[in-house]
Amino acid sequence: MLVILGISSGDSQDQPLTTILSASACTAPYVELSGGCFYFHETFMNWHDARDYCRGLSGDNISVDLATVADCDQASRIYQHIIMEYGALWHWLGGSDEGQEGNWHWVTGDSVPMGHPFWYPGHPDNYPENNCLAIHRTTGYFVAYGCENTGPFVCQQF
Ligand SMILES: [Ca+2]
Repeated sequence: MLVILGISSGDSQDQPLTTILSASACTAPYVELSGGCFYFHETFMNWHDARDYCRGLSGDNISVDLATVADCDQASRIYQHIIMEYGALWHWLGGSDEGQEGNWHWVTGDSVPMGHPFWYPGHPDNYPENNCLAIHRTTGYFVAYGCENTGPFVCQQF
């Protein structure tokens, strides 16, 4: 089902013509969760290799990167999907503080929200080598892990 929220037909300098939300807009292997299209990739890679892999899935009109999380509901849906499909395995998401210690950003450039209810208590921790963001295996909270660790990961279409 497609839901077209707004259509305008003004001059060429207008905002994008359509904003489309869809419950089934994601084509396999992407799954729709809270309006985003996510691809759960179960081959273990370190964070940078995982990011390269996701970006390699980009096409002419689709940009793919490691996944970001829009809000609590989406974080919860992503975690529930992992538990249901793959069991309690942590997964890389597209957040890091490699650019500046303690300054967490998504791959999109947006800031990662800090504290409760997103992060595991005590995370991100004070270990400067833990620069990459994963979703915790048994709680679904964000955790900061060393980027060289290998694990499954989540890509997203943008
Ligand atoms: Ca860090």
